[in-house]
Amino acid sequence: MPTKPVFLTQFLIEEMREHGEQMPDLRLLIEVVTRACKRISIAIGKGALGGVLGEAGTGNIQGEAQKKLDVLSNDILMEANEWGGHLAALASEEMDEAVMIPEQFPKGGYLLLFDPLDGSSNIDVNISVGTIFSVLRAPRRPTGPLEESFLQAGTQQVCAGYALYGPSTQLVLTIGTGVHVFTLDRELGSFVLTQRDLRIPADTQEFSINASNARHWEAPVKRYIDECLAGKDGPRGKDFNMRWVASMVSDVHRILTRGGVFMYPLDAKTKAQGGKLRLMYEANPMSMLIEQAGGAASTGRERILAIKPGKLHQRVPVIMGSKNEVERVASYHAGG
Ligand code: P6P
Repeated sequence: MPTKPVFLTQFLIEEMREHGEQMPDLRLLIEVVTRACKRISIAIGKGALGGVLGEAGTGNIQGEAQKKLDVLSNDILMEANEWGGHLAALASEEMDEAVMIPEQFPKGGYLLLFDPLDGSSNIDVNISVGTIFSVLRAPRRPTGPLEESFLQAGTQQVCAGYALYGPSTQLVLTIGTGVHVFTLDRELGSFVLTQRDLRIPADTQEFSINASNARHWEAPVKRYIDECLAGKDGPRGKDFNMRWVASMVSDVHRILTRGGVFMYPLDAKTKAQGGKLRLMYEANPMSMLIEQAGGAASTGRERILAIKPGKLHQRVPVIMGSKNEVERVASYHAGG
């Protein structure tokens, strides 16, 4: 007898009830964001037939040329979230500044941050991309610049997740009670629970880094990678595999699913800007998911979730995944 499917709404109601706190506005926020992700999945799935590939002819604050789908995904998420009354404000990788919910709509108690289409350089070559999102509580009465309301450490997140637009579209989500995976049933148009409580193995034999940057790496990172490359005859005593999709959502999803370590470390090329990946809407949500699944997430020198942000689009070095591997890299940074 096939088991009865558990859809996202039922999961959220039961998970919040089990953990003693119904948060209807948070549930509404998650449902609205995931509905937007379904729309993004449909647009991506059309590919060249949808007229949405290629450059938008515009740039963003990151200094990156925007793809048409970057802009479309951002617009979809903005429109979906403005009327519900669950948010006070939103911030996006694709927008220079955070924005308040428009005057004509009610305000809620949450802040939403997102990278609407992570890894979008892969879009035109038909490789998986994703949407990353993070939820914070809005300060009671935001005083001063709106941006300051967002500058909370990653430990303050109440929810983090991503949608992965791959062979199937999956939603990976945490509200602080473990990491759970939903797969989009395209006929029903609903996310169905397909895995509860993902756990990352503490050890691994797979690392993920852009090896073309090797000449720029700091010594501790070079030592770690060289030891992996030395294989079973080297100090690690085992062979390692390497994967690099150049889409953080895809690489981190593989690591959440089968272990591994993802590295975009500080190096001579990224030192001036503090790293490549963004803290508020890439590193923090991914770090919450990784820690909730029993892994670790560090800059190499400190726990990512403990960082007190100084700027909305701040960048950080990222080393995350299997706990023992992340701790090994951190020990090399500490001179171990
Ligand atoms: P590189 C995509 O642009 C991204 O922000 C992450 O998704 C990805 O892990 C990384 O940058 C890829 O960087 O230098 O390999 O292109």
